Amino acid sequence: MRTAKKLMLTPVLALTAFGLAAGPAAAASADSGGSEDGWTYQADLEEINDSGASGDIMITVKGDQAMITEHVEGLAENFQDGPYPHVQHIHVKADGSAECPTSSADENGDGIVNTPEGGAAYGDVSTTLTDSGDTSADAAVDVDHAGIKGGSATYKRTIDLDAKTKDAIKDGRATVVVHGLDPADQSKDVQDAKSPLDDSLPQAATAPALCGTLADSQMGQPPKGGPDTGGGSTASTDDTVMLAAGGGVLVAAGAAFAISRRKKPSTGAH
Ligand SMILES: [Cu+2]
Repeated sequence: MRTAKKLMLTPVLALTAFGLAAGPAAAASADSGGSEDGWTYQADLEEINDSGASGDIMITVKGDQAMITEHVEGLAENFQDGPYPHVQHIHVKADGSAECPTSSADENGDGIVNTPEGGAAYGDVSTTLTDSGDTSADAAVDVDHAGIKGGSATYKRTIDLDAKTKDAIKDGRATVVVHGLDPADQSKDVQDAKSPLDDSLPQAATAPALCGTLADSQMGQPPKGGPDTGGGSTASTDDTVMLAAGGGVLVAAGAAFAISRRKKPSTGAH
């Protein structure tokens, strides 16, 4: 066993000594290891515009699906005699890291950061976390299907995730924003203003109330093995992980070794 391993490692290490593709190979190995089992991302949702609200969200991405569990509290409770419809989105930035805006983003000086003003920090709406139906950006101000209704709620939904949103989540360019302030808490100017997103809605209805940047919750932990992996492939994966821990250069060697282990039974070792 040990001899076979050494034989496999030697030529690969020889190649890496010439500086051939050790970096890309390491990146590819780490990425595919996680995406097969699903990656979990989470965000603490913190108040914007002195909303007084708080919350958290967990998103597990598996293939093209996202399992979402979110809890919020302290948001505006009522609006026009009904539970307040809080629209919420995954915003994505084209480049740079996801951020939540500070009060300095209030460009027009009306006392609140409205949704477009926050855009420099969190980017544009990419996915709408509705209660049912359409989850695209087209549903961004669909208050009838707002994901959160009332001041405190738990939101659970599994949705199809488009490639743009998925890539942004993995790259750290995605932010969850929950909208809707209590008009009673706002200045007269803000109370009277129309939403810059939809002039049939008041400004307060679409201004951000909670914001959190999505981050990989497994950061620094080894990837979890799937429950149904066969004995052979589990052993290979473990070897790869152990070698990877030894140093980036060895990841390529580990991958090559894993391939050789998988091939062994079919080549017939007798
Ligand atoms: Cu939004």
